[in-house]
This record gives sequence, C-alpha cells and structure tokens, in this order.
Amino acid sequence: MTSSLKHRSAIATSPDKMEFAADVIHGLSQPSKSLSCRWFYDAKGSDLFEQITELPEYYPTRTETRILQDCVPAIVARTEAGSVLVEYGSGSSRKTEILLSALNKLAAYVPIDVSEAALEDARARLSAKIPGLRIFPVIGDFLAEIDLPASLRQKPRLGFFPGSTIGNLTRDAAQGLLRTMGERLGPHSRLIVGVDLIKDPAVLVPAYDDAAGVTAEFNLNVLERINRELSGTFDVDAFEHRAIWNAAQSRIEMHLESRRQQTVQVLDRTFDFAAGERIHTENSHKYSLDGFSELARKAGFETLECWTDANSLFSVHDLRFNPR
Ligand code: AVJ
Repeated sequence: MTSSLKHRSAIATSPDKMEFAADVIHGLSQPSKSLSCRWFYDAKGSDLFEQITELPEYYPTRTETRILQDCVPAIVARTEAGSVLVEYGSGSSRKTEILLSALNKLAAYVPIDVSEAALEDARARLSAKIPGLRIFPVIGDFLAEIDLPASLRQKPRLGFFPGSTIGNLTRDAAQGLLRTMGERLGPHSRLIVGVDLIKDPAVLVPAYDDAAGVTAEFNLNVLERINRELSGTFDVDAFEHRAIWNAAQSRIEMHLESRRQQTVQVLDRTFDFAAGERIHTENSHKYSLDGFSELARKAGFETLECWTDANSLFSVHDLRFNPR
C-alpha cells in the first residue's frame, strides 16, 4: 500500500505521465497485450525514429520527400494567397520546408504536435529560414482545436498530414480522424496527406526490420521508457523485436516477443509473460491509391489529385473537404 501510494504521488506531478501509466497498465492487462505506438517518442525514441528515416530499407521518408518536390507546383497552384498552413504531427517539420518555401503568400503556419520541444526547434529553424513567416504552434494531438488570432480565423486553410502517420490508425479510425480534421479545417479546405502503399512484403518487412537493428532498438525503447518512468522491471534483452505483414488487414505489425516465461512489474502491478507471448506495439496500415481515395470520400473528402513515385512505393493525396 505504502509503495503504491508513493508511486501514485510521484506520477501525479505530470498529467502526461498519468496517462502513460494508465495506458500501459491497461494495455498489459488485456488477454492480448498491447502498447500504444504514441509512447515510442520520448527523446531517445524520437532520435531513433530520425535514424530510421535514413536507413536504406526505410523507403517512406525519402520517397515522400521526392514526390513532394515534384508535386508542390500543383499544390501551390490550387492554394489561395493568404491561406493558413496547418501541419499535423509536425515533429521536426523538415518536409514542411518544401511546402513553405513554395507557398510564399501564406498568412501563417500552424504546426500541431504533442512535443513542445519539437515545436520549439521547428519554430527556431523555420523562422530563421523563412523570415516574416508567422508561426502559431499548437501543443496537442491531431484533434486539438485550432485557436487562431481573429485576423486569421477566416482565412482559407490547407492541412498537411505527411509521413503516412495516418497508417497507425485502423481504417475506421482513419476515416473518423479525416472527418474531424475536415470539420476543424472548415468547408472546402484542402488536406495534403502522405500515404504508404501496399507492396511486396519482401520490401515492406525489411523497412520495419532493418539489418542495422535500429527499428528493433526503437521498438524495445518503449520498455526502457516504462522502466525509467513507471518503475518497470522489464529485462529488455529478454524481448525480441518482430515485424509481421498482416495481409488480411494490409498492415505491418510490430510486436515485442518474450524470449522466455517471465514476470514483470510496472508501478504496483505484476504482469506474467509466457515464452513466445507478444506485446503488439504498432500497426502501420498500407493502402492502394483507390482504397485511400474511397476512405477519404467516406470521410467527406474529394480527391483532387494524387501522386506517386516511379516504383509506386508511396503516395501524396490532395483532398478537398465537401461536407454535406
Ligand atoms: C511514423 C508511423 C509513419 O509506420 O512507418 C517506422 C513509424 N515504425 N518504423 C511508420 C515507424 C517503425 C512510422 N510512422
């Protein structure tokens, strides 16, 4: 009792940590254990993800960057002067520079991210590179209200949701998120979305299980984070990274597989693992071009145009929200 109270008061200092604790305990208490992929991104996890984007096997980031460079004139041509660019999960905002430097008559740039540190970095870097750009960072998740100064409230909005982050959601949840984004952006707003495409599992699986082991480290890092922040006792070496193509759901799944029978403590709770038992840590859904357009349509968006690379690895969609 004493020790659990001590833990509770320790975590009560930060709402984020309380949410982390509740979510981890909930996920590990299920018959089929899981952890949300949002907890990957502590300082070390964010750094490992940056390393992933440069791996030879991880094609999405460099492919999306190339597609954006090619399609940005068409995106700019459809964008009214004085628009507000709203970016979801902006992270380090690197891809945004391609859009920002081409869209030279923007009223403002609104990056939305859960990480205050990432927003601060992006603000510093972008205001140095693009003098005169008005930046209004919003700390929050994708569903955060966009509260802008009165002078900007009536401006047309262009949403930007790159990186195939939408792939982390199930198809139903992705449809719901797109609709909410459309409602927040407003009628006839546009949304540029980066979407990873279905392809040979021989290409997909190594992208999530690279030879250098960076993705394995990224996946296992969530256990280290639980140990550090939630007084966990995970023996990280007793878990193995797994990346699996689930053909029925068109998604890559990441799991952490227990190498042996073991018992782990997190805060005041105990969790048993059988040898070979897995914790499901991430889904990364893949789409066909038509499959994604159909999902967008059900969410109230018309596809104005979509682009892909020569090898059909990745896609960028230019959508318009036409609510009924
Ligand atoms: C950031 C969600 C787009 O699914 O490809 C990369 C995360 N996980 N390697 C993805 C990730 C493992 C990435 N997203």
